[in-house]
Amino acid sequence: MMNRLGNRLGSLAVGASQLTLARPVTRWNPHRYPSWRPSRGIHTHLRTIHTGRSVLGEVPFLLPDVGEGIQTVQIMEWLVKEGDTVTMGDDVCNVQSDKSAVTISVPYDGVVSKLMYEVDDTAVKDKPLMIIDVDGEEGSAVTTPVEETPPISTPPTGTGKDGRILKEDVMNFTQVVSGGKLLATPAVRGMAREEGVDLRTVRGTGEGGRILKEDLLDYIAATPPLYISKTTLSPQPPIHALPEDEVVPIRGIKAVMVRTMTASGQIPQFGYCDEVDMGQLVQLRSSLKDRLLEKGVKFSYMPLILKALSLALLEYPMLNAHVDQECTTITYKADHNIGIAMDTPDGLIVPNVKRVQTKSVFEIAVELNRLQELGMLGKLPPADIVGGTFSLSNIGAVGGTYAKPMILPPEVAIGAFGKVQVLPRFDQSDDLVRAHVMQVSWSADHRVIDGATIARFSNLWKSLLENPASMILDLK
Ligand code: CO6
Repeated sequence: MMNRLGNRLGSLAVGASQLTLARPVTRWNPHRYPSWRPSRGIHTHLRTIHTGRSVLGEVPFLLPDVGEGIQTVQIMEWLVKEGDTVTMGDDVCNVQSDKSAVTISVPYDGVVSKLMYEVDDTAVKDKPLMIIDVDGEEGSAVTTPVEETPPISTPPTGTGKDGRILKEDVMNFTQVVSGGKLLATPAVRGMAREEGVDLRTVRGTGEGGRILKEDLLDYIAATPPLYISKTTLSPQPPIHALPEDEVVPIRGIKAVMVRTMTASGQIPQFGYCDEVDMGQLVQLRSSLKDRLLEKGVKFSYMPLILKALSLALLEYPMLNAHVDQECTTITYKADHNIGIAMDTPDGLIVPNVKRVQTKSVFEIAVELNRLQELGMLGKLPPADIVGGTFSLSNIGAVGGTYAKPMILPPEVAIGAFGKVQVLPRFDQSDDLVRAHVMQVSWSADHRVIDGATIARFSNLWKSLLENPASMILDLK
């Protein structure tokens, strides 16, 4: 794990001593995240239009809304070529926006007659991405992309407490694909893609031959010799000396990092470092860890670190703020949406735990588990990635002590902490003790934050971590 993290971080590092964070980067396929998702207007909805006459023939497939107000994306990779036959739901290209990497799927069955862009071109929302010669029968209905305001479509039934939608509900949620073709949920399609299974070879036992998650799992279990999971393949690049110089375009995640960190570099930032005695917190965590594990929740230092951060931010709202590009206004953010630098198979991304100020330590742990799990599956939706108000990087999960993190604009501060190490220290009686020490490095926007503010804030956060019992008074 550490090697893999190291490799990935190595490939993302901008400078040996600098920490950099790419702004939200994830892989998002709209079909994986059905349109019931409540709060964001990010999904293009497909509406079936009955024209009452033949609408066969060449139909432009317009670049759908990839969300977050994004108007243009860069074409990273075509997954089809002209002349290919496509089925509704097939992935046709990977695009990259400033906020995320997105896989686009087609809403029609047909033959690709023209690709409107080359790789690296900038594609424009609502303009033709490709032309598809649409299959169908005279008088049949054609699904035409029409933008609508979500959420309109039927949500999955929540089986959790008070009807809450659980992960399983989403996995079982069935979106019927019209046209009597292959029927499967976006989740099942996504899983099949992940696992390299051609769904046409799977027998569906659901209504109308719909392929259920169980069908796919049974298929995978029944065909071990033929089935090789992509994740088990995950080849490591061979280590070899280059025979000659190689010029490689900077694309995708790295291109996003170029833009984000170039913007960050425009911000005058100062650093402030300290070390925290984590002795009591190490004990507290170890006394709670197993009990939470019994409930299926992994409990690391992070939930306590986040809670302490949020409590400190309550006293220093100036640090939980956004500034506009010209730095003429500052917006004190009501919610503490704490971003966590996270290593995922898609690269380094920074999902955030929303409204930490309202959450118990247990709830934060559950949420972190969820984000980590989705991150590892490459399934973090933009909703989990946007809206951060303060960021943290647990560089200590990989190694090291001090760092120099760079702010993710429009945020005004970021913290990175190193590994918890057992080191000799003097206690208050001047006795040499074995201490659990963790270093922290803050960076703040010096246009709006001064050193004393960060120092006081850091002192408060540190005191909460050094005396975790003191947090109890403020816990909700
Ligand atoms: N010290 C000591 N032990 C640690 C630490 C530190 N800092 N961090 C994690 N751990 C321990 C943790 O307590 C777990 O212990 P056990 O339960 O006893 O096994 C174990 O390591 C694994 O923890 P895990 O990493 O799974 O969970 P955690 O909640 O601590 O971290 C995470 C979650 C999302 C931060 C982590 O999974 C991850 O992705 N870490 C990589 C972070 C990363 O890539 N940061 C970017 C650094 S580079 O900042 C950077 C700006 C850019 C370039």
